[in-house]
Amino acid sequence: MPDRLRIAVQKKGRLADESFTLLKKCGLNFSVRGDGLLARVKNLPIDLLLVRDDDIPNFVASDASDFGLVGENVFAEEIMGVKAFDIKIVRRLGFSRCNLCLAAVENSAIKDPSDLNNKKIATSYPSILKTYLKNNNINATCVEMKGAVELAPRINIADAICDLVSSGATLEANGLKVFETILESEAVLVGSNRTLVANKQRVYERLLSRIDGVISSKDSKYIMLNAPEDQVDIITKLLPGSDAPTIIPLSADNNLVAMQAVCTENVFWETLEALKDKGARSILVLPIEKMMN
Ligand code: PRT
Ligand code: ZN
Repeated sequence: MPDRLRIAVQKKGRLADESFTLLKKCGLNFSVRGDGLLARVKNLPIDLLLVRDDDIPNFVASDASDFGLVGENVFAEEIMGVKAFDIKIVRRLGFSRCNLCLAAVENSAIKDPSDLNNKKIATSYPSILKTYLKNNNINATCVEMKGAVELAPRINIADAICDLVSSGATLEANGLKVFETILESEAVLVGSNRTLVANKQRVYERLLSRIDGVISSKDSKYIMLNAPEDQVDIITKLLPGSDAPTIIPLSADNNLVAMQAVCTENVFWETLEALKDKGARSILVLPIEKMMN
């Protein structure tokens, strides 16, 4: 269907659930069932291509898909490995965060990237690793592994590893310690430089504006409070990431005003305590479900 926008999404795995959640928050109505490769969005001309994450950059580059949701680590590996690959990051999505790190056995002689000269490093990310080594003038050998990279030092396949880390529990369980972060990764929306036909472009623009709305409302909160009129300026400065709040005089008491504001950063208990300290009362913090600027 050439007029339906195609988005490649990981079918199963660490990216899948949050990718589906993001698209559902954007109002896309679809269900993912069984072994199907395609999920049809019922209320918009969009098809989801359900695939393995490693295939997503290639599908976008080769026009099998218009866009894709993928880890920046996989995107970077493809971009650094293939020349003239027509694919770019359109948006950072803020989920599936992890770091691509260099690690070695705790108490080993390798404590710093410069200690890697003439050593072997096991990784599933050979292109990113080789680029890093070249840029840092390190002369090491890259040992490519498809998985279980953390076992490489123990079985003497390599002296160090270059692997993804999120909580760090896997490295710790294998007696390994991070000494350098090569790449900070999160899920990204990727697309190409190809021109879309007009109706696909319209659907894409609607989707992108909804994605922006979901991203900006994620950490945003609506805050409501009452405050003494002479404290308004001080209280405004305390509201995290908010522009000018709405101020409404309270007729019941001339010295009090009601203040309402959208805070685009997290509102912590410490913020509420500081607001209370400056005379704010009846403070309410509400989640924002949708936002469009
Ligand atoms: O089947 P398919 O090919 O689609 O999936 P996959 O098995 O190749 O990938 P998957 O689902 O494991 O990961 C998809 C994406 O999630 C990755 O490309 C990253 O962008 C992101 N991500 C986020 C992670 C992690 N966190 C992560 N922790 N990918 C892998 N890991 C590994 C890590 O390497 C370690 O071995 O999980 C293990 C546990 O991590 P710790 O540090 O929490 O112990
Ligand atoms: Zn994969």
